[in-house]
Amino acid sequence: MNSRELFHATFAGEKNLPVPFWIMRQAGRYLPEYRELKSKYSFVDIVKTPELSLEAALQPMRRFDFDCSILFSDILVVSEALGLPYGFKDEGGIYLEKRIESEKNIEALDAESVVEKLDYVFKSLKMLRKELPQKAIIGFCASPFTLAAYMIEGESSKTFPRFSKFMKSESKLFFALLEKLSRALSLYAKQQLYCGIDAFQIFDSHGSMSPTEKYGEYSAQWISPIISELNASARTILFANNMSERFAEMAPLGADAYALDDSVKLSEIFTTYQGHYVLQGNLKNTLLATATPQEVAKSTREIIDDMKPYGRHIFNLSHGITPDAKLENVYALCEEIKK
Ligand code: 1CP
Repeated sequence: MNSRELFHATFAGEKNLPVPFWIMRQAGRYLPEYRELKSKYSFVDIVKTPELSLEAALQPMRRFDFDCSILFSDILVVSEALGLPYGFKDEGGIYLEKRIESEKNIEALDAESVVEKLDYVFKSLKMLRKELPQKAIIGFCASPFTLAAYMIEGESSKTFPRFSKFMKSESKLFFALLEKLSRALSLYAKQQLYCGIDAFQIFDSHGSMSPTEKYGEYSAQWISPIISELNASARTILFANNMSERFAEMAPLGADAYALDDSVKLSEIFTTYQGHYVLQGNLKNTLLATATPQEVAKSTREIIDDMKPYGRHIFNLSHGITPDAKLENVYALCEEIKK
């Protein structure tokens, strides 16, 4: 069984198979070959040039032979396509050249134009599909809520003060923006489907800023049309950072898989909220920078064994791999999974 078949068999609920695996941000600065690429081209150039973006996506596959390959792009290409280009701050993090502040700003967003403007993404994805016929290819976008957080805040932030205020005091405009982004992202997702993806991951990195018990209203209901658009032709994975303990609020969305962080034990979630979903996760990402290879192998084994009785597990990290992760630790993780 090749990686792609294994990936789909896992969603079909087959048991006693090897655990498919990949890692979030698997193409990135922890890889010397990525740093080399970045010494020649800017991030935005890599993302906008299909050949370079393909190269970045392939780098971790050559080294670690993961079962899944994720498109090399960013969630912010969609805000750029909507007229709010992004850039990098000298002190780290990102900024947008414009912010959403008014009804007029929201009306000016042309959701229908994103597919045409993001042609470079689809070119890269088609090339990746062709290059790796036996691997599962993962496309992605942000959730409307998370994209709105950046478009209203205008920059990286720990607390998103402008966004939080807007969400409370301009709730009508806020929901109008979510509706627009939901439309744009649905079109974007559908076009990725035409490029031959096996799965589509929705990054709700800031979904935990939704009011308690209101994840459904604030975030999930705007993700729902994106999932419907993919309509069983690709597997859908929801990654909502810091939301694992609010799993009950995410479960009604009906994604095919939920990516969880390391605040929970996967088997506990799986047995508490019974359903037909796959769980993806959840090795603490920072371990790859701080632990020894032996410790990484041990923690990896514990997670695999924990989910073994149930199948329906894709191994991944709690969040993206960090630039200071040690290669020897990633090798130890791969070796343990393939044992
Ligand atoms: O080269 C560099 O140093 C740029 C770092 C980098 C990378 C490697 C950014 C900037 N984006 C990416 C690629 C990326 N981003 C991928 C594809 C690569 C892969 O997974 O192998 C994906 C799926 C993303 C998704 C993404 N971008 C998210 C969601 C995931 C998460 O971490 O929660 C978010 C929030 C972003 C925004 C973003 N992109 C980059 C930065 C610095 C940020 C801002 C983060 C912040 O400060 O809020």
